[in-house]
Amino acid sequence: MNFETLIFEAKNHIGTITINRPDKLNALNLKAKSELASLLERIKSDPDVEVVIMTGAGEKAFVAGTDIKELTMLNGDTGKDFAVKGQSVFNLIENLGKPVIAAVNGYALGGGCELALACHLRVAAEHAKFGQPEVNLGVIPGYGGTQRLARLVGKGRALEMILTGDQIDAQEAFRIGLVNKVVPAAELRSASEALARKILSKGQIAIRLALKAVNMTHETNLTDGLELEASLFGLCCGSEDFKEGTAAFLEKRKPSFKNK
Ligand code: CO8
Repeated sequence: MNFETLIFEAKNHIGTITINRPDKLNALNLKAKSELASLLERIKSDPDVEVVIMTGAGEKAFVAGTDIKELTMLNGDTGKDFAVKGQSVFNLIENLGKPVIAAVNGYALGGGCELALACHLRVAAEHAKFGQPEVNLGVIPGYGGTQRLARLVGKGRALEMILTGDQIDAQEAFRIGLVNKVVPAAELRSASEALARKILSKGQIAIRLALKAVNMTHETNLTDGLELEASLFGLCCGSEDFKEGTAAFLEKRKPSFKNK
């Protein structure tokens, strides 16, 4: 699969997606969103890719937002559809069924911050900057930012970012729980891959069912969520990985998961 706006590499069960428009700070244009959707559909059914890393080309930006040039073409009749289509791409990430780690290598603004939010885990380079500057353009976040940011960092902090449009640095993003880890820029790739490898070393059935259960946290009430958790726990108990994981612990050895 050849892309105009993305680079995709897969190695040792880790797929790396790089948004590749560095001259525009990797701003997401329509082409990038459509290519991303096709690639994610392919990854979803590719058994060779178990964990995905999402990053941006160059050292300056992860993604500096949706492409503002394309935004200018929107009006009161077309804006909603534009947002819905963008949201559907980001939903593909959240519901990929495989962990997606954002390796945030610089500006993550507007749609770029929302892209990182749609990923399951976020590792940031020290120079990364996060922000939802949409109000500066007279709009609100439209790719899930009003929902996912508030769910991740709480309503008060999300509103502060969304209402002021201010950027925060990586340490502040870590402090408020927006990112999982901050590392020197030179170590971003290796730290993200180390996290991916750690996840890969576990039984992938349990990883996928854990993702599914935690993804439902904000979709359901506690009673239904616990019911779902119990059902998925039961599924895990029927797997060979469960037998192997528990046996390995009792035999004081490392488990060798077959993902079955
Ligand atoms: N869209 C299009 N082009 C961009 C974008 C962008 N979001 N960001 C940067 N670029 C382009 C610049 O225009 C410039 O292009 P050129 O060289 O052709 O002039 C190039 O990238 C380099 O950028 P700068 O020269 O501006 O670089 P600086 O280092 O001076 O500044 C900044 C870096 C601070 C990141 C600056 O580029 C900036 O402020 N960018 C815009 C950030 C922003 O506002 N992002 C949010 C956009 S809105 C959004 O993402 C969500 C909209 C709502 C969702 C839609 C649902 C309807």
